[in-house]
Amino acid sequence: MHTQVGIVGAGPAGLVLSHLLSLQGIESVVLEASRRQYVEERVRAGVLEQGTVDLLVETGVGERLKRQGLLHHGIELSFLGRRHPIPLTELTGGKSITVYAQHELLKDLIKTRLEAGGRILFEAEGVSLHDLDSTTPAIHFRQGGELKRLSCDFIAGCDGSHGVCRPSIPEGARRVYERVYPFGWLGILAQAPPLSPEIIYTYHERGFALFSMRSPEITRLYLQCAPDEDTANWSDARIWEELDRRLTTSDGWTPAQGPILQKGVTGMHSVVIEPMQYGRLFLAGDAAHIVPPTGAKGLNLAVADVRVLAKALAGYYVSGRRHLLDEYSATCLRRVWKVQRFSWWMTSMLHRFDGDNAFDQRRQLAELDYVTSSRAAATALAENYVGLPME
Ligand code: RFL
Ligand code: PHB
Repeated sequence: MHTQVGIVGAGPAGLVLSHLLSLQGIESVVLEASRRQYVEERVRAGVLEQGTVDLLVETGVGERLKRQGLLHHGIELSFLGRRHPIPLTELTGGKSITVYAQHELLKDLIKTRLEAGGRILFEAEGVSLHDLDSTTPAIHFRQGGELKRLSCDFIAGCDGSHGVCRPSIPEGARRVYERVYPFGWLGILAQAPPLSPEIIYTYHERGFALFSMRSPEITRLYLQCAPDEDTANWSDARIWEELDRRLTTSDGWTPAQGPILQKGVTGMHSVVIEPMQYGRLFLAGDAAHIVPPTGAKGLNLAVADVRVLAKALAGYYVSGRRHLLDEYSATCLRRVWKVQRFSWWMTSMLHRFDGDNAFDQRRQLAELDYVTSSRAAATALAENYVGLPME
């Protein structure tokens, strides 16, 4: 088997890349370790930047997103029992964000690719990369017990933070920048109407809490917890009690409760791999970097990477120019580090850190007070949250 671009991973990065390449007449094969159903049901991100939505709509995969996505013109920051609006649209000259579940977007992308004759091979096991520094790299894998070889012009490593592509770059040819946070998020989906129209980020002495939503019937909520928290220790009653304590504001607002449909714990860390390319391998999305979810940036950053990569590959195939490919990592990393900074800042401002003293807590509250009372500070948050412009 041969293809122009071999893509490892059918997450947002791999599928958006395959879609963008096909629009340029560039052929790709996507190799995905999991079953299609797993990919289409795994609950993860929810917030799409304006630029992500625009790209999906302009390229013909935004029809359901436009219909079912929830358009938001602001978010709220809550502390000391009061909620404070950050009017995103007003502060950014008209930009907004859309809440639409990542797995719903993946369903749309998979359907679009398959209908266009695209090849996505699910349950591709034992993927390994070969001859990355030659002009004929290859991917070996097993499918249905059979060993297969896909030779490619280029390989896109879109297989997330636990994939095989990142470690395929020889250790001496990559540098890893990392920060681990001493906490995680316990996330739930609840069958309950979201009683606030906006996403609410809450700083509380018992720890951070986040109120979000998926539809007029489904609320998505998160609690700061230990990084290795066992969900078995969290009965539904305990989760609601803790959410109530952290989210209830002095005007009496509290989230509606309902049956909990799903529970999961995510550790929080920041990672960047430099450079994001080696020979004919290009890393994109979580394979190249991880951000803590407090800025709602991971999926959006994955999409930003593959926009750059699709353009660079089109430059190569259409006009035979290599320079955009050569500059891929440097171009992406400028955005990556700004997004890392923003995600770290949101995380540091909103979470309780073990070992923090009363000074640190007063400083966090002063920061929240500043961000919610200074138009300049609120604008800085807003322009990052809706998404920095693409270069
Ligand atoms: P993904 O989504 O992890 O996809 C990688 C795919 O590769 C497959 N794979 C392999 N395939 C073949 N061979 C192998 N050896 C393979 N190893 C792995 C995997 O099965 C998978 O299908 O990476 P990608 O495409 O880079 O996308 C990144 C995003 O998924 C991630 O950054 C976001 O979910 C992060 N995130 C958020 N991002 C946002 O932009 N907005 C948000 O609101 C937001 N909220 C979140 C989040 C992530 C969260 N968790 C659970 C980590 C909220 C949470 C709780
Ligand atoms: C979500 O709705 O899942 C969500 C919202 C905001 C975040 C992270 C996740 O920062």
